[in-house]
Amino acid sequence: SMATAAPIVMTTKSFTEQHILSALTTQYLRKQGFEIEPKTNIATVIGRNAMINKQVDMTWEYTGTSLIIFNHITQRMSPDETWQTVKKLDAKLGLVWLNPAPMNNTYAFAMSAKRAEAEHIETISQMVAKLEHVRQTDPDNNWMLGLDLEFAGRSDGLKPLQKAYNMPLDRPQIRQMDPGLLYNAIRDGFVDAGLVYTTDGRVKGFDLKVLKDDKGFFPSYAVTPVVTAKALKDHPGLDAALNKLSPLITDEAITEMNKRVDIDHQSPQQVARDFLTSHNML
Ligand code: PBE
Repeated sequence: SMATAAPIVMTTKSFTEQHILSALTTQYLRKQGFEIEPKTNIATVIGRNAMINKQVDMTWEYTGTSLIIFNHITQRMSPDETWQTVKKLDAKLGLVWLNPAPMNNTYAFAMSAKRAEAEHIETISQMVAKLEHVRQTDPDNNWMLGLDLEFAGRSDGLKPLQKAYNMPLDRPQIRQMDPGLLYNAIRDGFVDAGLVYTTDGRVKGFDLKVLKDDKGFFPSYAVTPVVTAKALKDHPGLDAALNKLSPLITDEAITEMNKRVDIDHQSPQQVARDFLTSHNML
């Protein structure tokens, strides 16, 4: 009889896109005959350590996240070079980067479109100039920036961004919250501007204006299945299955799926099922 390998343990992070990727992977791999055990709501660094310690077999990580946070490379490079670089460096830890999805879920700052237009703000530099101006001329109305829970501590996050944009910012001007709450907070004016993920369906759905990263601060963030070399050996065909899934995750496809969950209130499981069915994969 055939020896059965332990189930594939997969972590994903705590925002809608990652819940959808978890559902897509779980449903598709089960259909392909793999046993998979998804674990959701795992913070970036916790998930990374679990991969390195081989407590976890696979995850969906963003290329720029590994480049800057895990591998400390801040040099600017093309999306393909970014993937090639993390693939090469992470291989030394027994982590295999499969084919990246043709998408870029980058961080951005956003404002309500109406307000951005009224205040003539189109770029992060213009936002920084504005908040500096307010800070100096009307300190009681200091701008409030909304951030998610990871950005302030990340090496592709707040501190280096402040340096790149010459943005002095005192602690009381920041409000940190669950990433899923930021879109409402920006739309409803609880914050003046906030951090968004560009493939989130609420950027368009809530009529938010994404400010241009005019200094080219952010790298490219293509989501990619990352699997331990051991799991690939234990589960023949796993790489081929994941490489069939990742090319379907375009900016357009994932933004639409994100929208269905966050605006139309469908479950990630339902959205994943519809997507896989439409591609004849279930
Ligand atoms: N993000 C946006 C990435 C980085 C850019 C939140 C999708 C992440 O590491 O989760």
